[in-house]
Amino acid sequence: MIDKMLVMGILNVTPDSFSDGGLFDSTEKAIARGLEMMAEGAEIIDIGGESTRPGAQRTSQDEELQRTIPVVKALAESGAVISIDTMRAEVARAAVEAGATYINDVSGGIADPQMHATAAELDVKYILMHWRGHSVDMNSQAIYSDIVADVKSELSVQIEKALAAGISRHNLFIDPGLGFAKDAEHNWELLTRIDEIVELGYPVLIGASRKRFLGGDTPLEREGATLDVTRGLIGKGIWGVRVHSVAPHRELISHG
Ligand code: PMM
Repeated sequence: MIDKMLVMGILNVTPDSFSDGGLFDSTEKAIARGLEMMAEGAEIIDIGGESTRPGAQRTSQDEELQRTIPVVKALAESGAVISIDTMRAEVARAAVEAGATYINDVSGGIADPQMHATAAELDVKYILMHWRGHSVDMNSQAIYSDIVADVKSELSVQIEKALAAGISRHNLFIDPGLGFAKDAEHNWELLTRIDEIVELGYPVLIGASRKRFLGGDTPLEREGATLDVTRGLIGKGIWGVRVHSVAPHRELISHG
């Protein structure tokens, strides 16, 4: 049983990110924010260059590389543990060459057929999230007979593919993908029955931070609800939480 969740700090290097409003869209600002999150106690910094908010259009691979790689390199050189939030095998490869040690693939290997083989070859940690389709139309795919059972079985299919491609069991992490092709009720049900996802036997990451299902009109208004979700996950065997506000989460997890 994992009783101390780690904190993964979110660093979206996207001008259209719903949660930071493009505040950290320049390389320098992103690096500064990454250093700040390290100082606040984030165990991992998750760097992403493509927005995945519902309805978002895709970012080109070149743009994604330009946004993320300089930030990955600078923060890795500063000693941070870096995760690259990408669905593209070539971006993952470039990020690992620049110092990333985790690949956070929100598509779980579905978006890029080369991803599992690339992660296996690079021999880095691979976070496999539940996903049904790209952001532009994912809301129409939020149809389940039993959300938890369905997510579990779809995750299992991707886990088997990842293992078959050569990803080591000890490098595999899973995530139910809150907000991805799921409505509010689905997300809450997943959180309530999270033990069933933990039962799959892989470390579980949860990304609820400031998502719409938490209510409130603006991302900042969802901060209190984000902390409530994290509080509710303590003691449930969760490996980590992916959050925007590192310091309050670090404090909550360490001292309650
Ligand atoms: N959510 C977002 C992006 N990447 N990665 C993982 N593993 N889990 C998530 O829930 C997740 C993710 C979208 O949220 P953001 O725009 O706030 O980064």
